Parts: sequence; structure tokens; C-alpha cells
Amino acid sequence: MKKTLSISSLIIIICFVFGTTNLKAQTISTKTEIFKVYGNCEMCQDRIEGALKKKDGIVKKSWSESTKMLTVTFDSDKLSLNQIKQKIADAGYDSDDIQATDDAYHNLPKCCQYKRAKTTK
Ligand SMILES: [Cu+2]
Repeated sequence: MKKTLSISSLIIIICFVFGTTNLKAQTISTKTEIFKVYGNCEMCQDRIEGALKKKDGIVKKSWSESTKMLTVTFDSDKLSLNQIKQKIADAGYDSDDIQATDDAYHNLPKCCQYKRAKTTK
């Protein structure tokens, strides 16, 4: 009797451990978004991608010089799409929703001062 009891409690423990692991796996929710970020060259690519950091919840990022599209995979529990766009704007780059300040834009090297879709003035 004692033996069967310990086996069933072992099963309960195993179920509990597996249950919590599953729960943990579910709470990590990554999201992938593709949107336009205005920029010119490889240096821009470094700056745009460099503004997005792993420690903030960025899993993957890739900006294309030819299409000006940024593909970003991130942990949506840690940050939102708007926060990502804000980080890019802080680095001096416009997206369609959130624009860089004029100061951030003018801090870019001349060759990187892409043609802005709309001026913030
Ligand atoms: Cu550039």
C-alpha cells in the first residue's frame, strides 16, 4: 500500500512538472511583423538593426536595403510593435507610423539622410 502511494505521488509530481513546463512554453509568445523603415544604405541597416536588441525581447531582425522593409521577430510580452518603431525612430529612422525627431534625423551622416516621406515640420 505504501509503495503504490509513493508511485502515485511520483506521477502527480511528474504531471506537475510537465504541466508547468508546458505553461511556461505557452507564455513565450513571439510575433513576426514586416513594415517599412526609410533608409539608404548598409550603414543604415546597421543602425536600424542595431537599435533592436536581444535584451529587449528582439528574437530576429533583418532590414533590406533594396525593399526598405524590416522583418522583425520579437517577444510580444516584452515589447510592442510601437515600442520597436519608437526605438528605430530614436536611432533617426522613420517608419510610416512613427517618425524620428528632426534632431535624430540630422544626426545621421549626410549620405544616410534618406528622403523623408513626410516632413515633421
Ligand atoms: Cu546609410
